[in-house]
Amino acid sequence: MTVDVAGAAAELLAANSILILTHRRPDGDTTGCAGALCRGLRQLGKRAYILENPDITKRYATLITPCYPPEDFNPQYIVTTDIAEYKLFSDNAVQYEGKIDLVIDHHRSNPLFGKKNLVRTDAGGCAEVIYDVLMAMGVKLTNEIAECIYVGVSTDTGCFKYSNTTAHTHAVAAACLSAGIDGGEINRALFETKSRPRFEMERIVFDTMEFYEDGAIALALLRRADIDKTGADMDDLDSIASLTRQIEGVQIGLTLTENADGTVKASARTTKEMDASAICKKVGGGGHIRAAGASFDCSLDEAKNQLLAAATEQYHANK
Ligand SMILES: [Mn+2]
Repeated sequence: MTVDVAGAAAELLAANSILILTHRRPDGDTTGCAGALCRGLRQLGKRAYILENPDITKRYATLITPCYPPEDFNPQYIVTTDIAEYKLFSDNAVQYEGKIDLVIDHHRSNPLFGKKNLVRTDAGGCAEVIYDVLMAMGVKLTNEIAECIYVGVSTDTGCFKYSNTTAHTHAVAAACLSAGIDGGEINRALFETKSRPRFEMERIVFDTMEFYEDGAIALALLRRADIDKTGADMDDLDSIASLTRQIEGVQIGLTLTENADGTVKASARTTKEMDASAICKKVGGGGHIRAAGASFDCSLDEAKNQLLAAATEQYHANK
């Protein structure tokens, strides 16, 4: 069943002992959402915790790790934030499949797997939806909550650059700045400063980039051996997929990353002419219209062939 912001707020106001789930390979949005929601619910006097995320990296750790539950916590109400589907549940979250009380998300491909679902596909970051829910519940936007929301919104919109950035995105960011956070400092840390391993990763993207269809399709291959040489961690790989789309003329940017477990992660980023989620759907994935993904259980080269075929087909259907 679908609910609106008021409906989600009413659900949460009636709930207690709430557990919040974040997605696999957590980004700024899922952790910002969970961090803000958990702190907001506590402000209202509720027991709320965030399930441990085994993939959490140091960049986003402070948003969620202070909210991890004690061992004896027995959740009565389960909420997911920014999770598009069960496949994105961490191993320790699989036990909650089929038991999600409320889904709060912004992915088009979300199959509405909760008992109640608030999925707003017009939101640049899911954190924008969380903000609206918190306000509807009468939560005061503290500095700490505002920082969580701002990180979610700014990371999912590429620092307010992507086409998913709306007037509402800026309004939410403005409210966060009014709450006293240092937006400039957060943005510098998240978007300007790059680690040396990150720089080496970018070098690999540019070195391996191949062009097809007269430069309309770009494809970068991140081999595990190369990634390991750079010493890059997950933070260093964050939004690396958007680099392919920076080249003039590229309408479809594809990045294939060989994971440590042998699976392959595919990312598609498109300009306004092309639909990234349609491309990824052809190979069993999904996502947003300009940013989507899929995963493969085959070799990197086989994954490359399949993804490239899907992208080429989509390109010819739309050009
Ligand atoms: Mn998101």
